[in-house]
Amino acid sequence: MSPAPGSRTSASLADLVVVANRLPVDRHTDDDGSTSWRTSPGGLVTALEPVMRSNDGAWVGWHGGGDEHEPFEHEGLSLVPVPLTTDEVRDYYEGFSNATLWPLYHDVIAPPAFHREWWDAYVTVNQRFADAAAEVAAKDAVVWVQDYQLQLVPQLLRNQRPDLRIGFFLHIPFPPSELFGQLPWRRELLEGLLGADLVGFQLPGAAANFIRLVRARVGLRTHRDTVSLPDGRTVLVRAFPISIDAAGLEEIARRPETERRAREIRDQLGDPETMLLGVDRLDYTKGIVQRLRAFGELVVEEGIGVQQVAFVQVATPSRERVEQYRLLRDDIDRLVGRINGEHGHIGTQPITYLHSSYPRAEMAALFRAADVMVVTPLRDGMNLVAKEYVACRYDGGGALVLSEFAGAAAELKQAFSVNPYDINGLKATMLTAIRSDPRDLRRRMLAMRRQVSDHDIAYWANSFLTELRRDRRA
Ligand code: ADQ
Repeated sequence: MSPAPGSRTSASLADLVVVANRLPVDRHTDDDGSTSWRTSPGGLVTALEPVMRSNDGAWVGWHGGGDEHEPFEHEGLSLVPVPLTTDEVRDYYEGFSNATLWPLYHDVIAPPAFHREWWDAYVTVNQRFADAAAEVAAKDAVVWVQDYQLQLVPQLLRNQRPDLRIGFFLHIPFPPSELFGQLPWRRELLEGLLGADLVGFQLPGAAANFIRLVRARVGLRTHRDTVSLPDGRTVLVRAFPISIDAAGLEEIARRPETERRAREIRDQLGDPETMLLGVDRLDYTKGIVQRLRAFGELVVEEGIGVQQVAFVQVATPSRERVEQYRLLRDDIDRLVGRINGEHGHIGTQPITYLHSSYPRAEMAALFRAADVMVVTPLRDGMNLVAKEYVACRYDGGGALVLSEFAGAAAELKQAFSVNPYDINGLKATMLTAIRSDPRDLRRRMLAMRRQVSDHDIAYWANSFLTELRRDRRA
């Protein structure tokens, strides 16, 4: 640990600081009223845990409450809670993050709402995150800011701590200037991001959108993937496609109990010839309606009976206080009800629709059980589900139907590619996947498996951090 600015003792300062909207833990209140913390499993914490441990790392994020909470250790991770009031959750998180930026950055699939009080809350909360990071970072530390909720943090942090190396990674798409230009605070957001030394996106196209916008809207000089600032500093802008803990998930998939559970799932579905699977957060970007509508039409037109084909759709409700999400949930409920009502029999239904959140072992069993994985987002930064399916298919079996609008499509080239807006194309591709020759499926799956195992989550974190730490002054 290094000696230290700020009010903390040097022993609590970190050489690597991750700043994300949420801490990787949830608070639980037990029956006796006492509270405890449980790690919430997530890709980011899996990716960053090893680097955090070897770098005296600290994680700054919201702990889920409005109360001030001292930094604490949990399972060896150093956590720094940032409080949010109820109004801030409404305006900064549900409002500006999820009802302005999320739809705007995802092709305006839903109309973004612009409200000045949401923006004000976004500025206030970003400042609070920047203050917390500035306080916990050791001299010359590396700070890695995550995602669209915190785009102002890089510059706000640099204002206080020019000694830091600051990286930013955006997990969602970054839109072209025609869409980004709608944002009343477009210049402020670009300037916020330019506080970083390295700005990372999922895809090269997103990085190119950012570079073009910086030139057009901030008037800075750019050369290829580099932005030059008037003070001589440069900002590097690159793609770092995120991935999964492929080996860890495969290990779970290979367990005998996972195989047993996969067989049991198929039995419970009535032992269909083909099982199709969709797994998504319940979000309008994921193309769930399009996918189920296409499947519903297939059942009618191709005369596929429930004995032959079963569709399992897992859709975990999310952001339920945002109106668009409530409307979507109603739409899907109605669609599933109609398809099942018209084509189901007693005891068997074409679509099994589940809202639960499952442990990783159950997810692995579902992936093992499914012959066709249907991933059809209308726009998605990456889509980890597609990679998780591939990681579980160590047998070389299974077919992946993948939207061309998911970031993952750039890497998983052997998937059955679809345009999810084209319902006839979606039907035809699902049918092709269902009827494919197992040898063709195997060839495709093995190629995709190589890609995912060579470019796993550790590769992603290491490439980003290596680039961030590189001395570019020479
Ligand atoms: P998300 O939009 O949340 O992530 P995704 O990449 O698919 O989308 O990740 C979802 C994760 O949640 C997967 O690991 C999946 O297995 C898990 N999950 C989904 N439903 C579940 C359930 N019912 N039970 C348990 N686990 C479930 C955002 C961007 C993506 C980007 C990621 C990472 O929108 O484009 O890939 O961040 O950068």
